[in-house]
Amino acid sequence: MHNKMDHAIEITASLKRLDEPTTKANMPTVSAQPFPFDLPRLRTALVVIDMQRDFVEPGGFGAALGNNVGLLTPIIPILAQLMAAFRFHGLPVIHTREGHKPDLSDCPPAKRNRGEAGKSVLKIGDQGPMGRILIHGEPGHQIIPELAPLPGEIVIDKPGKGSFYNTPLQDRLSSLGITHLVFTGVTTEVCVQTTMREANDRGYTCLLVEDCTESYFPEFKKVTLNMIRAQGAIVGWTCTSHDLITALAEGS
Ligand code: TIU
Repeated sequence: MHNKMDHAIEITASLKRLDEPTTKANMPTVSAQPFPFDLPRLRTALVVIDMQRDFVEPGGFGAALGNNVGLLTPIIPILAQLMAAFRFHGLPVIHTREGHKPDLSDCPPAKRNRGEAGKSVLKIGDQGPMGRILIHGEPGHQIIPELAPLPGEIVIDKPGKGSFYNTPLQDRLSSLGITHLVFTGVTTEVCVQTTMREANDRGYTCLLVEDCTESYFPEFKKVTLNMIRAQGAIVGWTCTSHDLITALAEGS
């Protein structure tokens, strides 16, 4: 997916972007909560978290934990539209995947041995209908075809719930000159929220797209959105995909 030449091209392209000053014309304002969000288009990337078969399709990790994976699927076409808008405007789309090496050397027992007694059928590394659960290279580990990365887009493989822990994400964002992150994906209160908190502590300004993230627990999604934007955007802002796409079009 990524080699040294791609990385060199990416850095050259980002240096060109960094040459351009941020002006009112390339800083659209998104209608957001708890208050409007200024989006510097030359410094912003879309992060699509863990839209993998293992979370979205029956027989994967999400289902093995006892969840109804059908709850996540309504965001797929909306997220596809948002990704198309970012690509249309030439803004980076970054994908993440949760998963582990086949020998499980990056999966601590504290993670593998989780699951509700009586509900959890398969554990990480066990053989399921989409291959070994949450293991690199297995069918279940792949991003769903509807949201597949385009050639050259960054794909971050992460062993944890957060996207920064033990990954090259921060280096990749630095080389692109990114300061603002727009978050989408699953699940809202687990990998998305963990990543947003990691990003917030690292100094990124964060926006979560309400209709492009979902949880197996609707009430957890609702309270996560509230927690993030409480106290004057303590972790970040939230907005709808419609308001974000509108702002991107106005600022171009
Ligand atoms: N279980 C659950 O809600 N989520 C995860 O384990 N991973 C992600 O959120 N990607």
